[in-house]
Amino acid sequence: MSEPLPLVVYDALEDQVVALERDGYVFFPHMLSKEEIRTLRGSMGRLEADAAQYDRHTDPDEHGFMNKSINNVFNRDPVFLPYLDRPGVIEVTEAVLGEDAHVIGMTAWLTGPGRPEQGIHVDWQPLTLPEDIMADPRVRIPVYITTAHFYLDDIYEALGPTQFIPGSHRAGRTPQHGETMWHEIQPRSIICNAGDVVLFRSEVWHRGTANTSDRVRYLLQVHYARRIITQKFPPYLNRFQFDPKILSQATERQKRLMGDHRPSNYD
Ligand SMILES: O=C(O)CCC(=O)C(=O)O
Ligand SMILES: [Fe+2]
Repeated sequence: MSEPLPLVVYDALEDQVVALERDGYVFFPHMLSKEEIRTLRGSMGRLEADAAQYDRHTDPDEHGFMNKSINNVFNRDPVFLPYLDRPGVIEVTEAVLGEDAHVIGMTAWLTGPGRPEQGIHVDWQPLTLPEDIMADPRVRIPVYITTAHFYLDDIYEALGPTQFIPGSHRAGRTPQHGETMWHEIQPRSIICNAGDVVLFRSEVWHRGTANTSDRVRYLLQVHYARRIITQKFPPYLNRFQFDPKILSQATERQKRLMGDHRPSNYD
């Protein structure tokens, strides 16, 4: 097994942006207090999956492992609102995706013992280009979509860390036929602490690994995109409704991140 990724901390916003663009991810330590972690875990544990909203909650006896994922939790409990625009993360997000960036999803995700390793993948590949073109330093593909992982456990190998292949977004393509390395660079684990955050661009090669422990891993994912990329709040065709009680507690910036935009292209 490869060594864990060194968790380099960049303090200045411009260095954080450079890391995200160059490595494909950027690490933020100690973003949440113990109290916040406890509150988030409590709420995530209590939330009930609603199949109509495309949530999942598997029965370990049938599925092999417990997998609970609840979509768009900012609309389920006001405790999630502050994670739309967590200071420290939101500045990098807006710097790379624009001042009118928005949240395209927010998932509370619990993965139980027995979860298998994922294949190396990208979450979304904006375009495909030959590798020699991608290697030209003049070619700079904008970041279109990012995800923040708010880790709510002290992560160790058996709990199933996320692994990244640094710089692999410059492959200019998705991994093919079970490829597990890019340019001989192996996937390496993020072994971090509860309350740490990793923000990554959608086309960096990565995977979630197997949970071989006897514990459940708690992860809050916040997906951000440029405003022109659609939000993904199921169920569709008018059936997703914002909870007015939660909206009334949101700040102007949080409302913008949920979609309350000023008119722009195509509006
Ligand atoms: O579980 C993880 O750590 C990563 C999950 C992931 O990459 C995905 O589901 O797309
Ligand atoms: Fe992924």
